[in-house]
Amino acid sequence: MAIGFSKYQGLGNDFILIDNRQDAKPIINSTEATLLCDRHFGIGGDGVILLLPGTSDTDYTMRIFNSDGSEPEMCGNGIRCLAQFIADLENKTTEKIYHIQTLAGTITTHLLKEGLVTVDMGEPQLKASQIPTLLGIADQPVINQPLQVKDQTWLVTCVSMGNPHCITFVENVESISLELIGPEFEDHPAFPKRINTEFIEIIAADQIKMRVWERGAGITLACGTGACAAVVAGVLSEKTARRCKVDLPGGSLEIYWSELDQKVYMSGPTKKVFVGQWG
Ligand code: ZDP
Repeated sequence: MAIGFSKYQGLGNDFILIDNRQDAKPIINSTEATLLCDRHFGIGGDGVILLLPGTSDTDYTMRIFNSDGSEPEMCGNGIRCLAQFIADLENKTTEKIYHIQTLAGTITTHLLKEGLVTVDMGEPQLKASQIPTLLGIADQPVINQPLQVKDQTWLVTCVSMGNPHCITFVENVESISLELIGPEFEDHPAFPKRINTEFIEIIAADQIKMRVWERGAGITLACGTGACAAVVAGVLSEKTARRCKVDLPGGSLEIYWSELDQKVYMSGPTKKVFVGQWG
C-alpha cells in the first residue's frame, strides 16, 4: 500500500510526516520508520512523525520514531514541523495554537506566521531519577558532575525536556570528535534510557554555540529539546541568561526559560521541503 508523506525540516533537522488522523494506531511500525529514514534505501530523514487524533483535552497526538526505530518521548524541532504540517492540512496560515499530546505530556505550539513556530516545551525535569541517570543523588539535580567517558572526565549537567539530555560546556565545540565520543555518551551505563548529548561553547550570556549527538539518530544539524536543555543547564551553572540564542550547525533557535512559570519557550523556523508517496 502506498503511503503519502510530507518532508519538513527545522534547521536542517529533517522529518518524514505522515497524516495518521484516520487511525488511532500508528500506520507505520519502528522497522518501517528505519527504512523510511534511510538516506539511500528510503526517503531520508532524522525521524518519522505521525499525526494521530487528539485526546479529550488535546487537538492531536504526535508519535515519533528516531532513525534507528526507537521512540523518543519528545522532539522540539519535530513538533514545530508538525505544527506547520497541521496548518498546511487545515489550510491555516497564521496565529494558530495547537495542543498536542506527546509521550512527554501536552505540548502547546503557536504558529506565529508561516514557517515560524513558538513552542511551550513545559517545565524541565531536573532530578537525577527523572532524567534518568545514575549520576549524583536520585532526588537531586545533576549539575557539573564528573562523568568518566573512556579515558576522559567530563563535567556534565543533566536535564530532561521529556527526553533525556547530558550537557557539557567546552572551550571550543569544533574541537570535539562527535562521531567518536557521541556513541560513548549515548550508551554510557550512567544513562539507563540512553542519552542525547550536547556540547556547548559560551559566546556570551545570551548566545551559545551547540553541537549534538542524538540518541537514536547520531549527529544532526539541530535538536530543539537539546537547545532548551542547554539553556536550562547554562542558567543552572550560571553561564547563560534565561533568554538565549542557540546557534546550531543548521541555524539558530531562540530559547527562553521563563522565571514566571518555569516553562521553556522555543522559537524557530520550519519549512515544507516536498511531498510524495512511499511504496
Ligand atoms: O530523545 C531522542 O531520542 C531524540 N533523538 C529525539 C529527537 C529530538 C529532536 N532532534 C529535537 O529537536 O528535539 C527532534
